[in-house]
Amino acid sequence: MNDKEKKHISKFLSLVLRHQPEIINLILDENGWALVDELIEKSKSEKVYFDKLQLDEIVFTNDKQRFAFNDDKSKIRASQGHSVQVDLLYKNTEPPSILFHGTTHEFMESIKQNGLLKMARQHIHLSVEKDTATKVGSRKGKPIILSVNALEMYNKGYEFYLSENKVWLTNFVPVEFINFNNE
Ligand code: HQG
Repeated sequence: MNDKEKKHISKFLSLVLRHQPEIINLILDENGWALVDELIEKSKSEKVYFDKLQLDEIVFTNDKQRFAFNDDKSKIRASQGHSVQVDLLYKNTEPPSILFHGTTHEFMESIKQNGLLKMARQHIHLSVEKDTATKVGSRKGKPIILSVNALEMYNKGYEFYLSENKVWLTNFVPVEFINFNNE
């Protein structure tokens, strides 16, 4: 597989493991796991072909470590980013004092009014590194980086989770915890 093929399959895996398993009739269990054999077999219906060895390579070389296997590698899931209702059993975890969120101008008026909302996904995505937030924001236009007083929120009872691939997640960020100075 060359990089282009790997990226194509990785995007397809994000689609079926996070958002639309039904397009290949894939079953995700309540914790987001799909059976590897079933995934390989059912992906063929969308003309996406890979075997176990290739899946291994895609998972382990993925730039953001988006996917993870269970212990015996019979199951696979996305480590975060879902819009389908699954419970990855994240634990409430104390975050660093500041976390960043990358967004774009288009959303600013609404964010200033309503805070950060999870929109179509199950969580809001935050990062320790400003650079990561810049990349996330750039996907949608000229990036705007917001900083969030995460530890203060946590100390006031808001929950934070750290995904296996080190993305910080939360459910809602009220306006009072967002620093708009970076705008
Ligand atoms: C915005 C990628 C209006 C929010 C990335 C964001 C990330 C609001 C968009 C991951 C809002 C949702 C997630 C409000 C938030 N009004 N817009 N009140 N509150 N928004 O794609 O964070 O490569 O669901 O700012 O790297 O952009 O796929 O979230 O712009 O980690 O692995 O609503 O997706 O990871 O967009 O990206 P998204 P995101 P992968």
